Amino acid sequence: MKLYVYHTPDEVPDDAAPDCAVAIDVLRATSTVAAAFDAGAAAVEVFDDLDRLKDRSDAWPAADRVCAGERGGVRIDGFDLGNSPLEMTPDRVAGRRLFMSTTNGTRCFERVAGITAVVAAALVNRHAVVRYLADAGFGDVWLVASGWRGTYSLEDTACAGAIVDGLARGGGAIPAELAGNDAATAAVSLYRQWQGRPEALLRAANHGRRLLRLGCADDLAWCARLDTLDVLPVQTAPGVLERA
Ligand code: 3SL
Repeated sequence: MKLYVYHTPDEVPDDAAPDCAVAIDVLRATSTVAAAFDAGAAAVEVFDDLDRLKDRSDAWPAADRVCAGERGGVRIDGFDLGNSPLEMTPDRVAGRRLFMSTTNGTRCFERVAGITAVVAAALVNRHAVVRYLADAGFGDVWLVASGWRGTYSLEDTACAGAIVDGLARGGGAIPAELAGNDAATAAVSLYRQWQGRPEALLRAANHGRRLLRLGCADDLAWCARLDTLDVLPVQTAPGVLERA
């Protein structure tokens, strides 16, 4: 298996297709998706475009749907929930389909939607993603960080590094057969620099500081809980995620 890390969805090459893409948005979209499935959500459908989301969700039975998402970190007007993993409680989401739109995470999903296998990763479900990749026998795998409005974000690249580190199994250099690009090697170094201090990493990150200003300290603490959810969100149709 060769692992390629991309710091933003825009970096992903147009003229290649891997066997699998891993979409990463630690703060907070993929953490929230993992939380929703842990709380029993039936599916999560992601949208960049809010009009499309409204059309699709309106066609779904009201009792079985939840609209969730944010713009600028704040719940979208008229939506049932925002984008906090702490809002994903069984009474709100169990058995329901989430129609979700976020600033960067859903763009990342849209960029990789055409790839045969797509999974969602965050720090909380890192181990489930590592186990899936280790067992699947893929050739090329892309780890795609959502970033922030087209720019690099510390927490997503560190999460990509945590996944590569988990697959490398050991503290030394990443085996050449695993590192598809230099960004994969660099992401592991970043992760190891913060290993054991994931919450400090999130607090140091630009978007982490933005969320702290919005009063979301509990979300940061939750999103930092490495390997705590045995949840693997997989794409079952373009833009639709279900729990494997
Ligand atoms: O950009 C995103 O997709 C969001 O996860 C951002 S926020 O953490 O909800 O502000």
